[in-house]
Amino acid sequence: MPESERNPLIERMAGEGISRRAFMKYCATLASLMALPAGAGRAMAEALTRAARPSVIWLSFQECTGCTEAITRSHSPTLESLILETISLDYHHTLQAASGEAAEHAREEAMKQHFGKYLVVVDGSVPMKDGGVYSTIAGISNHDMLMDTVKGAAAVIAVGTCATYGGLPKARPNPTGAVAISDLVRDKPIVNIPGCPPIPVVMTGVIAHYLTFGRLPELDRLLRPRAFYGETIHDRCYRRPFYDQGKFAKTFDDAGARRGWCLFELGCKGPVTYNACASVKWNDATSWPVESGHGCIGCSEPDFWDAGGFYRALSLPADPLKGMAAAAAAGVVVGAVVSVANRARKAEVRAGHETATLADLDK
Ligand code: FSX
Repeated sequence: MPESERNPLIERMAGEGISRRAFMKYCATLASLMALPAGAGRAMAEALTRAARPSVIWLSFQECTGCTEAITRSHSPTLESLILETISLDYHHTLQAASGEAAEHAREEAMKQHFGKYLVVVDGSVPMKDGGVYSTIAGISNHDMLMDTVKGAAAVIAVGTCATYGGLPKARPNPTGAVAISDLVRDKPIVNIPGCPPIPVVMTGVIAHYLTFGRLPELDRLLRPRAFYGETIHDRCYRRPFYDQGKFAKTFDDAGARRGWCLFELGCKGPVTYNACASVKWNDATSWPVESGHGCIGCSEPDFWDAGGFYRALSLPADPLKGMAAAAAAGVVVGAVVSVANRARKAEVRAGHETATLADLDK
């Protein structure tokens, strides 16, 4: 078959024993998760199996490689990891075979050949202190490589909490002066996909949306795709009925915990964390942290390392509800107050005034 007609995705699917039916189902699920109109799943399937493969340059700065691990899940290739087959991944530190000058040459060539059309995916934060000496690649500071690479980009996808908000490298005392990608890139369409790491299907969903429609999905004020970050973990949590009944586990191994009671008092940040873990889950929808018995740590919220206090129960917002909070010793009254507070915050978000964050509410 001529090279121009080869489709790596179809070939890889055949090699992995993934049927066309399973692929179509995956695309339909993806479209439905993103609240796209009927027919979008088929359009996605057609776009992903097209011969043309858009160029993607993936830059990794101050991070732990968890984001790439999450999307590839190399021990068990999945349809999500196969989305990487639909793009021409011309530069990716962890996945590319080339190294040294050849790797940098590949990045420069991709930029030259696809100027104005390529996507830039970035994970990791950018150190700004002391001239950016704390992280360099091929002798180039992260800042200079980012700004040089995004010049010809059609859009930028920041994946992981490090790239979207600064993440762990930015945690106090932020020794490298770490900043987020959106602090530096101001003149390109940019989408934030926070999470430490982000949910794989959210990353691939955004890429698939771009490949299908030629644009980024609808975003909120923090530049997150609304479809995946429109609701809190708490909104969709299967333990929510216990929260509403005021049934809270007091320790991780007490009788309540064993019955699946709410983990709010053990520090769960679900009520102030916007992400899709509760509905999408992890590892092929096997489970997710709260289902495994651990509260949400709010890893997709700005400044969660500093603001969260992983095992400290959320306090209530400083507003008229505060008085009620003081009076509410525990149980259903606390639950009701937080619910009301969150509804008020959500109303503000809907009105376009503000997006609630962990830092906002955990005061
Ligand atoms: Fe950060 Fe990602 Fe957490 Fe790690 O690339 S969001 S530390 S999972 O790896 O950037």
